[in-house]
Parts: sequence; structure tokens; C-alpha cells
Amino acid sequence: MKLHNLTLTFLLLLIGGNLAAADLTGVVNRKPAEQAATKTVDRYRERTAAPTNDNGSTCACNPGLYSVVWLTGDSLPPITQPKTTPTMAQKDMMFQPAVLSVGVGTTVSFPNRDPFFHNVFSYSKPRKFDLGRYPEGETAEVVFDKAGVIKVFCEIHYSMRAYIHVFETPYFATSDDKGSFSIPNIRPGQYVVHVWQENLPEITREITVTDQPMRMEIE
Ligand SMILES: [Cu+2]
Repeated sequence: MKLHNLTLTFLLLLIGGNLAAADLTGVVNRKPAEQAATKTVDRYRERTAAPTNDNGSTCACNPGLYSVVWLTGDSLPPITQPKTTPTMAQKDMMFQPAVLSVGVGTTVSFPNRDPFFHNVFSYSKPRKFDLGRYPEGETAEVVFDKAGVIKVFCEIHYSMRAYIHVFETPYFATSDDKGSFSIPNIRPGQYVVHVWQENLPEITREITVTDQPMRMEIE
């Protein structure tokens, strides 16, 4: 077993060249921005129970709880496409997840998992689209081929909103609803960390990544 591991390590070194890489983990401790009161004019709300997500907590509906963290730098490795298509479902009258991050060129699927119609559209510059209205069990896909932030809505339910961040850097992460995030396998070097949160000013911070794991707290 030991020998096998050594052989494997040697092979990986041979193939990968400089394999030194470190993980950046951390937490964003910012309060969500105050939201202007939304006039709910949808006709379906009374039919549904209080919104809960898969782990039973409420407020997956609030994009303001999630941060997006990404790194820019001089020599970034290429973006790798995810093995499975990322999804942004319409469920319990919310987009889930409410904030999604992908690399440029990624296809995102928008399945409707509610027993009534939804619509998905965006007016955002990097990717304008309108998927029309479709019922439970149907999905539609969009390719995001330009970097930027895309705000997503449903024209039937005005309270539904979400964000898709499209990146040219391979180093990005969406936090959980407590602000925790993790960006694995970063090559050593100089980077700028960027932090986005809905309706709050972007934070930037310079960091030097070595081969040691790093942890950041962002206020
Ligand atoms: Cu809807």
C-alpha cells in the first residue's frame, strides 16, 4: 500500500508539475442590506405553505444572505466546466439557490419544481433572456458566455429574484447563508480577493497565497 501511494505521488508530480496549491476558506460577516418592501402581487402565494428549503430553514428566498467571493490575479489557470449542469430551480416560490456562481461558458438549468407555472427572465447586460412560462417538471437552459452579474426574475411572482455570477477566473465560491465559503486548490501567487453581497459595496483585499491553507474573516 505504501509503495502504491509513493508511486501514485510520483506519477502525480510527473504529470502535474508544480502541484503546490492551497485552499482559501473564510467567512463573510456582513449584515444583508435592507430590502425595500416588495409589493407582492402574485396570485399564487396563498396556495403555498411558508417557504422552507431542503434542510428545513426558511429564507433561502433572500439572496442578501449569500456572498460571492472570487480571486483575480495575473496568471490564472483556465476555467474548468462543472461535470454536472448547475441548476437554479423554482421551488416554493423561490429561486433555489438564490445566488449561483459559474465560470464563463457554463450552461445553467432552470427546472420548475412547483405545481404551478413560473417564468424566468433577465434584463442584465451580460445575458438577457426570457424563458417564457413553463409548468412543473419542465426545465429550460441558458448558456452564460459573458462574465458579469445577472439578476434573475419571474414575471409571474414579483417577489422572486436571484443572481448568477459568471466568472473568467476559476477561483470563485458562493457562501452559505452564514457567510462561510471555500475556494480550493489555489496556485501560490498574488491575488485580489473580491466580495460581493446584494446591494452592498464590493470589498477587495490583496492576498498572497502560499502552499499553506488560508482563512479569512471579512467584515
Ligand atoms: Cu414564478
